[in-house]
Amino acid sequence: MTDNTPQNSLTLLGLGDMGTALARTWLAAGHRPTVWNRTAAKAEVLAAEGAVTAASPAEAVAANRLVVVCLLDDASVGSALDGIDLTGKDIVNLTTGTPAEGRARAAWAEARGARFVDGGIMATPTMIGVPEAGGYVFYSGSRALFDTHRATLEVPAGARFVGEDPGHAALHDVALLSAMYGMFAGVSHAYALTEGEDIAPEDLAPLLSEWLGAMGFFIGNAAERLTSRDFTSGVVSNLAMQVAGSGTLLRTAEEQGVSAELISPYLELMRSRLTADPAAHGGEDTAGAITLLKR
Ligand code: FVH
Repeated sequence: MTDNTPQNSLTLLGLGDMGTALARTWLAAGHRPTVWNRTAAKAEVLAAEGAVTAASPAEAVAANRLVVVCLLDDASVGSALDGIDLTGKDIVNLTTGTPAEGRARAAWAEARGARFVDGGIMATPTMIGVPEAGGYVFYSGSRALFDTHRATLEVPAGARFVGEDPGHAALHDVALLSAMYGMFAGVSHAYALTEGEDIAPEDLAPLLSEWLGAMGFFIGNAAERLTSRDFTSGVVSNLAMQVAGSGTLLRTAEEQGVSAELISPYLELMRSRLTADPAAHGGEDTAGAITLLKR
């Protein structure tokens, strides 16, 4: 049964892969979203499933107080909402962007009389509406907006509010994605090293998963060291040893005919930390190298 009380009604701009997945979970939960998409055919598919279609972004925005935006990038958000009356609207922007774009978009919306929350989706479209998949969305910006619409926002995926700075949802999103790409880089290098040898990727896969899981302790350990600025107490694998060992990694890449481009930046960062002051940093945990990154 549809529930289109003002509390549960919403507009959704953008019906790409992610927007369509969002719309379907709201429909399945009994909402009747008003949807708009630049390419109208995608909206018509959802109309057949129960959504209300709008002929323009202005018509869609006018239909409801809560307006969820899930477009390609910040520029497409600007072009879709350009010139539309946003007075009294609650805008939740799930379009991926930078922290600065989130802050600028919040100021832009507030100057037009709207409340604004930015979001960073930590899920693929197939994880939307599947709570056991573990996907969720970071939100930041207007706490009042978030509290008003929390129940609706939690329909597609879990909601994690990370503060009133509208740039912080994007910052959390990008921090986690950046860590993910670091892991992808290391795993890619490992597969390249073993390719062509009598080591099947399927045999290496569980070993990689197990090892990366065991090494996950670095995350919490580095957090504690960054907070305390103590990079030397209780170190079990010191920087001098790790830099010496990194030569083995580079020579092995050479022997296997594999480019070291994915791992050498991190090895070089450790080396820079050590060579700046071997006596001071040789006994440190590698977390000390993080301090070199901030420009
Ligand atoms: N899909 C994913 O795995 C990731 C998961 C994490 C979050 N991202 C972000 O979500 C935003 C939308 O992603 P998407 O997967 O829906 O992307 P597309 O399928 O490529 O759909 C893009 C939609 O944006 C519309 N669009 C593009 N340019 C404009 C424009 N200038 N004016 C108005 N609309 C525009 C596009 O319309 P159309 O091509 O169908 O006409 C789609 O509705 C995104 O920020 C991800 O980074 C997804």
